[in-house]
Amino acid sequence: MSGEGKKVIFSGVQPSGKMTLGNYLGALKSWTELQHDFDCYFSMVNMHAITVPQDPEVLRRQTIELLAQFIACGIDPDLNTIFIQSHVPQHAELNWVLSTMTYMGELSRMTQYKDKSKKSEANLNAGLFTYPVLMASDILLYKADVVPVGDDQKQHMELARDLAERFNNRFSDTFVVPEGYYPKGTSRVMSLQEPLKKMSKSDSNENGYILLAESADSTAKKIKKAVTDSVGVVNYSDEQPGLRNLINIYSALTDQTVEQIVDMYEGKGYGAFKKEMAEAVVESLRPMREQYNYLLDNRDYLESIYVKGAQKAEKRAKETLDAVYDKIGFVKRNY
Ligand code: AQP
Repeated sequence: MSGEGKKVIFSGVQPSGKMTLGNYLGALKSWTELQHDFDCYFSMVNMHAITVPQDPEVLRRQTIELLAQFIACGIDPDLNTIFIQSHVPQHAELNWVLSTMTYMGELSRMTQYKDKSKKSEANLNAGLFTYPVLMASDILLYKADVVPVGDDQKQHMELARDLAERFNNRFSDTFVVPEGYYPKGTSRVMSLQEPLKKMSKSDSNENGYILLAESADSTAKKIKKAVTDSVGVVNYSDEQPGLRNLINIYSALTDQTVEQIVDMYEGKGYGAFKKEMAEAVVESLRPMREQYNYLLDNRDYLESIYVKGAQKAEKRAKETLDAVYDKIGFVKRNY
């Protein structure tokens, strides 16, 4: 529990591109729903982003753009602590301690590592392998009770829980064992081009994802091009994964149930479905896109948010790290 008596949330997004509909429906949408009842720490996790090569100027720009997207999605900077991960050095410090308690076997089982290492064979760096330890550090530093994430992060959440328990058993109670919070229906938004693969902002095929900042025209075109099947009937079934994904997105953005959507398109083809779905997606993303563009012209405001956020985050992170250093036997630094 935090000082205000509220349970604590931590979650982050990598500034490795612009936010996709997957990031929004898998994570950000839950953040906006939870922000009133929890003490929330939300981070632009730039240290995670460099596990794949980034252009330095682009990374810097995308970090600020991501902050603007958080706010445009409805994250209230007065209610939440929003900060840049590298501004709080305790993340890297706890990462080291926890990496000495993580087994190689645990990390080599991680499916995200297996997927990403295939894409980055030329740059197979140790950071990509130890990414889940840094993620555990992010969460445990704030003693987060709850972590709202897409279900692609389930394995990483399990590791964070195991590391918290392992440390507590070895050195006495220190960390809170966090719970993952996964949205129903859209905990994994799939690629529009390869519906068995998750939608990802770094996908080399830009028709696979929809960005929150994307123009209305481009959004509609991508939906039109989305891969479906030859069945030709709007059903919600495992045999029609492309359509199933589109129905999930449609449902999440319009608050209509899957059944209502399937009923609406009984006897109609995919053309009508895609056309109306595209209109609904464009309309629900429009306010976010407009607010995002407005915020990008207000750089001083954005800076004031991440400065205040880092100061508050560091205070809590330092308390946890001091306790960890003490328990593992590091000499206290009194100067
Ligand atoms: N397709 C998705 N469906 C549901 N949730 C998703 N998330 C990401 N993609 C989907 C959730 O978004 C949050 C932030 O993710 P991230 O940016 O930290 O890393 P990621 O999961 O690796 O996201 P991307 O878009 O796939 O980034 P790249 O392409 O750089 O690797 C997390 O809560 C995640 O679950």
